[in-house]
Amino acid sequence: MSASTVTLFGHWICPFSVRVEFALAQRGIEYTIVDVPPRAVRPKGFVVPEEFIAHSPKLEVPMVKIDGEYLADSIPILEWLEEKFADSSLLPQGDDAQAIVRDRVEWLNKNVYRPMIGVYYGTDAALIQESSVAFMKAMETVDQWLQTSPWLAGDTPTLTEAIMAGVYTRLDGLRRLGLTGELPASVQQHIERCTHLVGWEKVQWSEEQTNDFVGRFLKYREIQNAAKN
Ligand SMILES: N[C@@H](CCC(=O)N[C@@H](CS)C(=O)NCC(=O)O)C(=O)O
Repeated sequence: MSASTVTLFGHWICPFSVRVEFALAQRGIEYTIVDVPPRAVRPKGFVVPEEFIAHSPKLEVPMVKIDGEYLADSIPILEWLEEKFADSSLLPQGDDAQAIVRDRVEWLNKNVYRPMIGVYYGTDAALIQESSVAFMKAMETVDQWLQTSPWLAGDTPTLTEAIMAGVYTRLDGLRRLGLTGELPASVQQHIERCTHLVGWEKVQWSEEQTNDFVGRFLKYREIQNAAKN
């Protein structure tokens, strides 16, 4: 348990916030959440905290405050948590093993998140399908990693699982928004394994949240497509 005070400025629908909340919960770091909905889902009249405006340079969630210091941007935040809290790391021992985790974090950030976002922000069927194919292609690499270990980068959960938590929470929603193709069995088993982690409990979506996510993006599509015609 930490003596530090940790505050996460984030929102459940943001996959980057999910990464950070998963890491905090998985590591047993106590934290409080200040809910800051991203602009696209911000209720009318929502007052954005001054603190957030002052310290999140791009006005993006997630932002974390630790004992009066602030940092925004999920991957640097995950690293900062590693620096600040020596116990319960999500990095393995040894420089080489840590380098693999960091490489895979970056790889997932690029090769899984880009097509994932392409699926839910997609407004035309061909582009959604293209994103879907790219997403499943990335899963082939993930499948290879999982052939040699139960977790994405070794024998224990690491920062790579935090990155994928942001994907796994919305997988049912992605299906409903046009993600096609079958996940490799190893990935399905990895998802199942992740759902037993303590961090998962804090970030998993209810059916209502999935419906909210899907509904918002269907509406977004409708508006964008109406504007095109
Ligand atoms: N690179 C950032 C991306 C964060 C990001 O894109 N956050 C979105 C929400 S998911 C956001 O806050 N956008 C500003 C807004 O929509 O108000 C990270 O990894 O933390």
